[in-house]
Amino acid sequence: MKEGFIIRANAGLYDVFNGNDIVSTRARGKFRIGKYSPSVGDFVLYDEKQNYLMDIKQRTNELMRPSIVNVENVYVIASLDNPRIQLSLMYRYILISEIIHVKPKIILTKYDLCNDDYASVVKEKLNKLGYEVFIYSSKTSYGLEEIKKELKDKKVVFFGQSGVGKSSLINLLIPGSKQKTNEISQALGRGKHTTRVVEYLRYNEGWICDTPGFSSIEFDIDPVDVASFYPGLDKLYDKCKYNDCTHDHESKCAVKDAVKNGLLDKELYEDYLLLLNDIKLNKKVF
Ligand SMILES: Nc1nc2c(ncn2[C@@H]2O[C@H](COP(=O)(O)OP(=O)(O)O)[C@@H](O)[C@H]2O)c(=O)[nH]1
Ligand SMILES: [Mg+2]
Ligand SMILES: [Zn+2]
Repeated sequence: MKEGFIIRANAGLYDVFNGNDIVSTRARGKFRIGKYSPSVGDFVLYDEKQNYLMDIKQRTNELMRPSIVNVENVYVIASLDNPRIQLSLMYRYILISEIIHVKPKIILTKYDLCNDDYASVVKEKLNKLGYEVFIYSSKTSYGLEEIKKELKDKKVVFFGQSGVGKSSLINLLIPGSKQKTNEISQALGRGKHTTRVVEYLRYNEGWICDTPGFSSIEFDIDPVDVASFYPGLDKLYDKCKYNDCTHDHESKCAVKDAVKNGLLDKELYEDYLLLLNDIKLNKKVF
């Protein structure tokens, strides 16, 4: 038996990287191990003669749609302009990452389209919440070297709205990969989703997995998870009187106190309440 992880899943075939080669494996019938059916990111055992999947190892985390498991590093990508970063959306992507217990890092693209002051205001805001921020432009290559160094030996997943430059970045990092990029519809200020296949691509000693953006996806998130993992609120959560506090109607709430005392960004809190409300009403949140 050989071991590896699934880098791509397509029509019942699973490409497994075993440390040296990529092997196309198959699942026999409706292959399942307990509740798992094979997914990108799974660590698996396969038999070397027929390349059948034999076992799936315990997962550390799972994203459902798109389906990726054992996520190790998340980079949330947003553009400084065209489309201009929406912090409320950024917080939602950070939240999804925190819920699966991965502290994300942030890449701000299209630096060539914005002024320095704006870029540093956004960076400061996100740094203050505890997230590392990289600023870059695919047009001028500003910041590219730093990103190359950062990503060269990790297994990473990109999150982010379409049109922010994820595919363009992958094309710069992996010249042969020929990811489709899309022109942004100026009228709508947002791009179409062109990324369809979820797969890990080789980059140096590491791997990069693009995701198609979550914009049409309904998320099954528990309001208490939002209350405890939302960026900026996570550190205050323990200090609320009630251990299932949603920082909304409850009394003796550390989050509401922090907003009142100017220690927590009011806009962030308002974005949080909007999300919480959407989730309680079970609405689409991306
Ligand atoms: N000005 C500028 N445009 C960029 C930059 N990065 C990507 N773009 C453009 O943004 C559009 C969307 O890029 P794409 O890589 O397809 O975004 P994705 O949907 O996130 O994969 C394309 O027209 C790119 O040429 C950048 O750093 N600066
Ligand atoms: Mg793309
Ligand atoms: Zn609270």
